[in-house]
Amino acid sequence: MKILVINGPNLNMLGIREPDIYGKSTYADLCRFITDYAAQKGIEVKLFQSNHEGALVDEIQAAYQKFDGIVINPAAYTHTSVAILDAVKSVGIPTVEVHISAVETREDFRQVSYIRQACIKTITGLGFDGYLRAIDILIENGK
Ligand code: CA2
Repeated sequence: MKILVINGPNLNMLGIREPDIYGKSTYADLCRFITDYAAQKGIEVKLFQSNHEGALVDEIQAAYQKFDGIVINPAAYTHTSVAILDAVKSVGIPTVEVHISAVETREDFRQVSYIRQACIKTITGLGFDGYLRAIDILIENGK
């Protein structure tokens, strides 16, 4: 099984500021956390991060017929991007939306998620563990 893990804008800055919301660990720590888990589960993962909406769309499109699942934290684009929603719909790959923070307890503008309607599940507020739960859901879904 091959899973693509996509992280959106500013997640490369994890651990640098706002540790109260996003924790103290860095993006490199997150990558290691996910790759270690994938190895343990015997699945293949590709990690991708970009600050650019078009690059995220390109990566989703490139996954067409190549990946069995997508885990995506679109970060701020969650709340704005019809393009990323359409990309996920266009490839038809089972996708899980992840947020490190509990977005539902935060500002009003974070209550909208465009991508949610194209996802089989949304996980919020579990920190980095949310990515592992998303992988579990995709493995279960692929059985
Ligand atoms: O909780 C999440 O995972 C979010 O997707 C993170 C996004 C935010 O816009 C979403 O509403 C919820 C922000 C990622 C920015 O990460 C930072 C990392 C270090 C310092 C500041 C922000």
